[in-house]
Amino acid sequence: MKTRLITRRGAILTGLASLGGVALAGFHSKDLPPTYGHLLRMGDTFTYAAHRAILLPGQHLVREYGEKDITSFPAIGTTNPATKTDLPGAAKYKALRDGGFAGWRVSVEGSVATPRTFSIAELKQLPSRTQITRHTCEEGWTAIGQWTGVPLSAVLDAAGILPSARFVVFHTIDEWIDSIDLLDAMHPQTILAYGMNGSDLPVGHGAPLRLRVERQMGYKSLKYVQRIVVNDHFDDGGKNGNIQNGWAWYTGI
Ligand SMILES: Nc1nc2c(c(=O)[nH]1)N[C@H]1C(S)=C(S)[C@@H](COP(=O)(O)O)O[C@H]1N2
Ligand SMILES: [Mo]
Repeated sequence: MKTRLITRRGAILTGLASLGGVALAGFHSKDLPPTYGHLLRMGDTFTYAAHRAILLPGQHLVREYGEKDITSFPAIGTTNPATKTDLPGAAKYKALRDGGFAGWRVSVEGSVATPRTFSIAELKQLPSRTQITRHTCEEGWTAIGQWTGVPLSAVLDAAGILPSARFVVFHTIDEWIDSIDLLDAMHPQTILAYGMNGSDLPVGHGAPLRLRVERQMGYKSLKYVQRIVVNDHFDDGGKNGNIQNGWAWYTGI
């Protein structure tokens, strides 16, 4: 039994490695997310490389739906940072929420010409995009919602993103950290949403600002975005980062 398992695993690995070899031609290892020695994460690398090398020239948009397709939408994970007493930012979040988020700011830092902050009012002065998309959670449910916000590309442009930039890292009020590459960051459907289904973004869904990364699984769409750090190099966010907490970095759909 043991031998068979090893043999099968060996076969799978050989298969992955050779598939990977095809897709990875032309990629440098520094362009790829780390596998952290996880055998299963070789799959991430393959999916990532395949999407980027083979599918990207199309830069496809995900399907957008009509208003009649909007479904009920569960709130998952953190649904109110104000009541998470273990959170250092809980009291501050509550005060900002009680003030209608007028005093709230998101920062844009790192490889930008002008590091700066934006209020929701300032974000609303930038171009806006509204999209009705399907959210896919790793727990096995999907939901369709309408999101209104500013394309992340417009925010990065407003701060003057530098040519050396390659990744964008997001830090949230509930202390999640995750990143996306520039292709997803500049994608037209990647937005910082301040509205949902025609109203202000509710607290349960990430108020006042959440990310929508429509071409990846739902957990990449971070809620309660607080800091946006543009990086020249991959940064896993350390112990608070999603990768070290067991989430795959790239989950294209
Ligand atoms: N900051 C933060 N972002 C988050 C989460 C979270 O708990 N905290 N949960 C993730 C997961 S697993 C999913 S499916 C979606 C859920 O978004 P929703 O609550 O609007 O349905 O947010 C993602 N982003
Ligand atoms: Mo999720």
